[in-house]
Amino acid sequence: MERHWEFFLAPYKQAVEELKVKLKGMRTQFEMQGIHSPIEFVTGRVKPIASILDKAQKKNIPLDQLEQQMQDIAGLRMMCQFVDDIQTVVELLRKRNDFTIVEERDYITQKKESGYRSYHVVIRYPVQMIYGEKNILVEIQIRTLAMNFWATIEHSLNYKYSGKFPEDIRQRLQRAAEAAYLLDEEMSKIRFEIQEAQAAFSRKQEVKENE
Ligand code: 0O2
Repeated sequence: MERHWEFFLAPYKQAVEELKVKLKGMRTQFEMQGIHSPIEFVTGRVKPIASILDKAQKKNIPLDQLEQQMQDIAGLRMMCQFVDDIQTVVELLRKRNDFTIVEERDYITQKKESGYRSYHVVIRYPVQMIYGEKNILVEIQIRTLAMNFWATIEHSLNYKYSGKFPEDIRQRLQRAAEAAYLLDEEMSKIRFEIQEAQAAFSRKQEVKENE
């Protein structure tokens, strides 16, 4: 990797690693108390250089403005079991004092034309570098497992077709997005039963481990 990119991306890498630990820590705290965690799992990545250059070109972002204008060079994803968990997670993020929220985008009540659903929170995160503090933008995407399944599949197809889907595939993806939405709705309706079963299962595991 070119030295210039290595230096530019260093605080982003640092931020992703730190935030993965912090956000996963939230899940651990729920587990410790034996209550349903609104967070199922957390992933994070730094955008590959080729994707940064691609997006900069598409959105007309000058390369010396990346820091200010590209919000998802550092990206975290928080997956939830239920749609209602998403708001719980957003509220937990709003209460934190290790970063500030600069923007929220609700693609759940207002899904994208593609069928994409997720809740995006953009934060300003201070990274401690050896030459001082650096504030960078980080995008946190919060979504259900069903929303994540759809987005992952659509993203790989998008790559294959460079965003220009044949009509039948576009329609199928729209239908799949609706099916994912229905799945979330159905799961929400039996949420209580699911959680009871999960709690009983983890109690059983605990007993086994202590035997
Ligand atoms: P990658 O590979 O995930 O990093 P824009 O690019 O204009 O749509 P903007 O203003 O940068 O969006 O921010 P926005 O809308 O919050 O979304 C950016 C990211 O959200 C995308 O990053 C995706 O991760 C995700 N996303 C948004 N729309 C879609 C969609 O229709 N399908 C899927 N699968 N993901 C979506 P990148 O840079 O596109 O890609």
